[in-house]
Amino acid sequence: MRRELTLELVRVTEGAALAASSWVGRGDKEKADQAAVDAMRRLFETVQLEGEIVIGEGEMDEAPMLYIGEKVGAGGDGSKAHIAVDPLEGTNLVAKGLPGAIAVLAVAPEGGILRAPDCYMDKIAVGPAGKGVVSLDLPPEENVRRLAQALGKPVSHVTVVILDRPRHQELIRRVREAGARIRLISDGDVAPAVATGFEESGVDMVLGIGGAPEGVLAAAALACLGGDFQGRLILETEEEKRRAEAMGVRPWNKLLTLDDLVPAEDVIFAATGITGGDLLRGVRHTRDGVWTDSIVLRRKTGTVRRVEARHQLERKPVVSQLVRM
Ligand code: VTB
Repeated sequence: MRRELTLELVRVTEGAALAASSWVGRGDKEKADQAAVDAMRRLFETVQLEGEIVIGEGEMDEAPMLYIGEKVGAGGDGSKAHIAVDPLEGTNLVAKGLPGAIAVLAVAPEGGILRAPDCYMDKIAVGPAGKGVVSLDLPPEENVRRLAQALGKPVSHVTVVILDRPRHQELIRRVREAGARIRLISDGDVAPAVATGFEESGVDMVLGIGGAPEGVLAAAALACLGGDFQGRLILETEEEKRRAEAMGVRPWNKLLTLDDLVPAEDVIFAATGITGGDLLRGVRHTRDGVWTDSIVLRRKTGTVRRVEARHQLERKPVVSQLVRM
């Protein structure tokens, strides 16, 4: 993939974040999501690639835009790409004005991103120190102990992020008993998973059950950052299990490694903060303009870019149309 794509793609997550930011704290998660989806869809028209959405807003019949199978991009250089998007990861966070909402996408050559079904996934995410050290197949106590050792710090300094849900009661109890700290979050497990790839973020590991499509996005980021991510689909009915196997997860309950989730050696990942969090600052409106904070990662070279941008919306006709002032 062309390396210039990194800069083109960060404009797409910036646009989605700017559009969603108009809805921060307004108590309307649907409108916030719609604004981010519209903006992302529109901005993809400015990117020179022939893309197909493989992880998006849902199946064609349930999502009008950025649905699975939708073709996006301005075409141009003939490079066909598969794309995973979450224009607004953390819709509740935006509606309530809480930290940690991001706009996020990953792009890889065709076949480079697993088409994960829209179901739950049991997940483990760690930064580079934890690669080859932790496993979804190990008990959480053991993962915490091993990670502490790899990071060269006591277990009591290890911070694990877990979604605050009744289904995690037992997991929370066991991680606490092991001596680690837990940061409970109400929503949005992608940003903390990506944050494990930055040791100074203070997030060491993410554990627990969240969305499978979002798991693939987190895996794409950790592939670029040299960290690790493993997942296992959680499916109930025989029909769901058959579908997952038809999509390429065979057997449906196998441990999905980072390379199963993101087989591509060339992956570009971009994310922009909507509300400020451990990973990224949120969108800020100042007298000088509107500020965004983004990261763009590339697996092939391992380059990590932080992009702080100041936008003069009155001079940006495409974006300003999408942003509710
Ligand atoms: C959400 C969301 C997460 O998983 O909680 C969801 O906040 C699934 O959990 O970021 P619930 O159905 O219990 O809300 C994510 O979307 C992504 O993994």
